[in-house]
Amino acid sequence: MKNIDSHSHVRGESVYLDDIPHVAGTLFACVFDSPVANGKLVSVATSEAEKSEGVYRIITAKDLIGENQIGGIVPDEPLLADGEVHFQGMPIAVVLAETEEQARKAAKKITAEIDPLPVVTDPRVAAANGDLIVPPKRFVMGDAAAAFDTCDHIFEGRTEQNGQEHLYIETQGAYAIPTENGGLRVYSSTQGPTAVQRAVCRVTGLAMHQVEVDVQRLGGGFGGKEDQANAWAAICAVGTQLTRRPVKYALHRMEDMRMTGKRHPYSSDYKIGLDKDLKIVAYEATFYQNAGAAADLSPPVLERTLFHCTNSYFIPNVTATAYSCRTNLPPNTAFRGFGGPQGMFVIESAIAHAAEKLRVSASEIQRKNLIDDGDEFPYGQIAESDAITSWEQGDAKFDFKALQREADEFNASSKYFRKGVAMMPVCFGISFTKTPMNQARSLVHVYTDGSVAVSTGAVEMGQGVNTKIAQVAAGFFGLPIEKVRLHTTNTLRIANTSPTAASAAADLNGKATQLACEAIRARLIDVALPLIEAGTPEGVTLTDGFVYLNGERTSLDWSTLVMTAHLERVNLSEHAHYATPGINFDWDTAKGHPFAYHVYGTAIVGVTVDCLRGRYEVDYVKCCHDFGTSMNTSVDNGQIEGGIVQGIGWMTIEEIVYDAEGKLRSNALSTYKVPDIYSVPKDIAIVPLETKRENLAVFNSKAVGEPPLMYGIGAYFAIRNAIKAFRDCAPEIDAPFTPEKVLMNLYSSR
Ligand code: MTE
Ligand code: LUZ
Ligand code: MOS
Repeated sequence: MKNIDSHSHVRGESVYLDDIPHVAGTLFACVFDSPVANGKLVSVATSEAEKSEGVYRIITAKDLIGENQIGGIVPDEPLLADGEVHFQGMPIAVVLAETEEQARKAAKKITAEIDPLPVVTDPRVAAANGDLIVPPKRFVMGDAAAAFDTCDHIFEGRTEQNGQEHLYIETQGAYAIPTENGGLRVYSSTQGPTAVQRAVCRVTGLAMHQVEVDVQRLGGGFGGKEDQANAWAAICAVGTQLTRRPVKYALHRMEDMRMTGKRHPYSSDYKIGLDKDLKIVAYEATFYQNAGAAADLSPPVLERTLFHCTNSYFIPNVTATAYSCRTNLPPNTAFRGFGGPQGMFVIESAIAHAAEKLRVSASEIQRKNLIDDGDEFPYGQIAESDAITSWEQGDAKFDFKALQREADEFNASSKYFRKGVAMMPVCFGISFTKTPMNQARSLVHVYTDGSVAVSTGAVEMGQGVNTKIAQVAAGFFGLPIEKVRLHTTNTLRIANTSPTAASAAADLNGKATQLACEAIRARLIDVALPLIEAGTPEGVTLTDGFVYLNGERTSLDWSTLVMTAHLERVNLSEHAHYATPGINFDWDTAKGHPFAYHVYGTAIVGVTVDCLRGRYEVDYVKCCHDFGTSMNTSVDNGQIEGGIVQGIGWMTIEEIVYDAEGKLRSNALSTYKVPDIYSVPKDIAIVPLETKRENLAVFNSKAVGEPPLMYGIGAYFAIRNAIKAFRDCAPEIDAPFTPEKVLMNLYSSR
């Protein structure tokens, strides 16, 4: 079963925001953004720009009819700067012109008088100044302070992790069109149509029923459009409200890189205590999250760092504290893993540190401490764990010791190349950690010709969620997939949606679709009973376009059944609602059962470092991954491959550089390197974990979007091991491991 979009993708026929035909009279927007990272905004000079060719109007904060505010969790983010600027790239004014080029040309003619203030880019400095987005968050299990007294070995250290540019192929953008009676239709490249609707309503003062948001698909989101699509939609909506003309803004790549937030960089302290058998007895971690200039999604990202601070390990005594620190960078945001990878990197660093000092393999410590059934996570949920089985099944398939031996033998005979190997177990919780967000709806129509249309709250962004939902509907009705069509994600058809995020879109929207299809199917089978001379629905199924009775095909086909039902005035549509059962979390106690289930997996990562040049290649990533029962192995394997490559990129070559003035120096594809076809692992081998457990996933097909990214963390420690095989040293743990850093570690004195 191929992705239903593959045909139109390869032909270039799939529709993205920039493919929507322009309505006559469309104006094009371009933002003038702050050239200063912190300061008092004294004045904005727009008169030169106003005289520029094609300019229709220029908008600043004072023009807004609604509230100048787009902060979803904390109201700390004006749409347009008013009196102050807090990061380079902060929108100050919007030019509306007859063409895109005219808008961009005019925006360059705007100037602003700004009295600069000191710029903070370091989260620890912000924390020392008391500049936090929200009060610190803490998880406590057992008594770490007391437990350290009983430990045979204690190690303390510090790690640095950089951010990551989302680099979705399609940049951010929106297109607003006036509808009658002052309403708006907004096309947006967003993961969260409802979030866009709320932001648009806030800045325009319109009610939600006056604003329709429509999304066909995204050319990638990766978390970057969970919240940060809002600003561009709000800008277009304000433009349309003030001019009653359609307004479009599709950002250029450099505008997008400069003005939008990224994965959060973290600076962290850890303290790990082990007994003489290498059991981890106590763990303390303190996380300093670089939130940027506004809250955006930083608080829940920070929380997920805590949720994943012990990764796949059971540690009886844990104290983990996290600070969300306000700095003068663009507000950082969701990115595949949502803070989880940052938490996992720190525990993996602590284990690597302990292994180095104890002269054992990190894998020995990892293996001994994997969480087991019945063990408790620091947030109170009891594990149904496949950490050990995924390790064992991976080992049975790939033979971890043999791969290590192969590297050791290579290293013994090579002069300037070294191989390194690292294990990377992953345990990722599935559900939004904010329990109320775990709900979804689906609208299913069966038309009288037998074709089926499905709308849900899920946004297709390349991850194949529409394919999975089509499979659900086709499966329930016993139809070929061509009979089912997924329609745009639209706030008129599906209201109050959660964003497509947390890897939960297929589960939540798939389950809602399942409920809708079940209801229609039950009604259709009732219509079928007299026609096939059956007394009860027992033994009646819909298969291959026909009604079957006790496994035998009857003469009643799908189209006839549907038409008959319609003539009998039976409802052929259903709008269904699904809410994940059994989940909760209470921040007063910091305990609960936040996740429907966890996804487990174990990867082994092998690299080769060129010790003359500092360059490296990833030879392989071999993993045993917990799919549950995959609904679509080609989609799911694609998610794993993409996740792994994105994770490796974050850990190795992708380097975001802001200078001391808060200016983004890595602001284009020429200065920000991402993995290309030559730098992906030469071998990615995936074996499915064989489990028979029941879970809350749709058809037991577990969420797959985010967890594989964290296998990429193994590449960092594999490179570190290769360096240590060249030279006895203890490289600082400071990601990403760019070739420059590798070279420094190969030859510097430390
Ligand atoms: N895959 C593609 N091709 N493009 C994307 O933007 N986003 C990832 C992941 N895989 C993404 C992707 C992220 S951050 C999430 S949360 C999930 O897909 C969301 O989709 P799902 O809930 O359907 O898994
Ligand atoms: N988004 C969110 C997420 O709002 N809450 C979450 O828990 C989450 N987790 C992963 C990715 N996005
Ligand atoms: Mo993904 S970070 O939940 O959009």
